[in-house]
Amino acid sequence: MQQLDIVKIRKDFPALDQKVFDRPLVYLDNAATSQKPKQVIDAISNYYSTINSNVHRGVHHLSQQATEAFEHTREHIQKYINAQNSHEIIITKGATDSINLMAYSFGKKYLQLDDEVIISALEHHANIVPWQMICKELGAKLHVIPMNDEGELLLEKFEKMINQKTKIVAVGHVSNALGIINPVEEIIEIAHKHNIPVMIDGAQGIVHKKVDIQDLDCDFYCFSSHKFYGPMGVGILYGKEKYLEKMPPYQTGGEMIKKVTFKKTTFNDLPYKFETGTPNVADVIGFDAALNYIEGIGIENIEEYETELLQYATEKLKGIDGVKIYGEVPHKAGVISFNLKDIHPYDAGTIIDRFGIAVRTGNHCAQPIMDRLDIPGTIRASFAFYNTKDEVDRLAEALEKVKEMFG
Ligand code: 7TS
Repeated sequence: MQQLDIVKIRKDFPALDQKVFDRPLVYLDNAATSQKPKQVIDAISNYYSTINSNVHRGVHHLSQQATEAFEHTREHIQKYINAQNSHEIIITKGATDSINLMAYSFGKKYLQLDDEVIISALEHHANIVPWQMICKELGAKLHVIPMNDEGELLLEKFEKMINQKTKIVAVGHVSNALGIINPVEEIIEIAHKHNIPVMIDGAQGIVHKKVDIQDLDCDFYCFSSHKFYGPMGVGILYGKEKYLEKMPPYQTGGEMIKKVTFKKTTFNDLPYKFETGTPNVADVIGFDAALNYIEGIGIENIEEYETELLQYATEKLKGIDGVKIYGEVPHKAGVISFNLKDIHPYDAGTIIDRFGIAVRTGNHCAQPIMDRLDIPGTIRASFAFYNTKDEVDRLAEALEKVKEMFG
């Protein structure tokens, strides 16, 4: 593994180089969104300064160039995750959009009255509510793999939940609220033994770990560009062709059609069947630059560095009297979720902010986890490869100050 030159890396991220309340910013809210390297910002700016035009429809030079760059990104994503075909890569607005596409399109094709969908106790609302809605609409049932007090999913219970009526399993790769890496390999193996497809919500997974779709053998995998050092407003849904081919369009209009008359419409081929209207071309191209950047550093190097940083932060925070960490299990990535004595996380977060430190407080769009742990929320520090041990020390100092202020 290669040692990362963090000083050099940080220079690529302009937003990190600023003061907040007169102190150098410590950005520890990477699970909400990561900062962007200047290579990504430049790619967006270059697009608008040079080849801005609509894609897939112009014969003119600019449109062809924009289309080429747009489609190049799709192929780049395909290679990055080692998918078999580029038409299995659907470009969406974000992970939430990808999961809505899944719930509605997969749901309309494969779910009927009394069928069952399985999610887990550790999901973000984005992987709960769309399934809840489609189940309600179709009279299907939503079941939840339970977790133990540490936040580990109970796989023996999972296998017993599966039956003839189970049509899909949709689980998160890494919990955004606790940082726990779910045993997705085992979940996929168990589901496939029963011929049930699996969707992985990889919004917090792909950012910390190498994802090889063919190794993982999941049937669907989704994520957002903006958590992966790319621009906002772009997401990915990977799906196996055998399912995507059979799934109906999610939204309709231009781009996704082959032939339209007032009587009837036939739909375009994959992946365009799922991509309606003008896409977010500039940001898709920006995401290509993000992938280049990540490949330049190496996701394996990122994983190793972040694991070490997370261990350092965990030890540091555990050394502070009154800190309670949630979800402290061996397999974790990127996130420490904790509370400080009985101080409300929101109050603590407001003070931590005054020290120039950005952490997230609250339920992290995962209310069922907070209910299960019987807490109002947590303080969440989430890490990226540009964070440092010094920044962890700054957080620890701020926590001591919060304690002092609350007596
Ligand atoms: N799935 C997971 C696991 C997530 O963490 C998030 C966003 C989403 C889906 C939705 O992604 P989006 O890009 O469509 O919004 N998580 C968070 C978070 O932890 N704090 O802010 C957003």
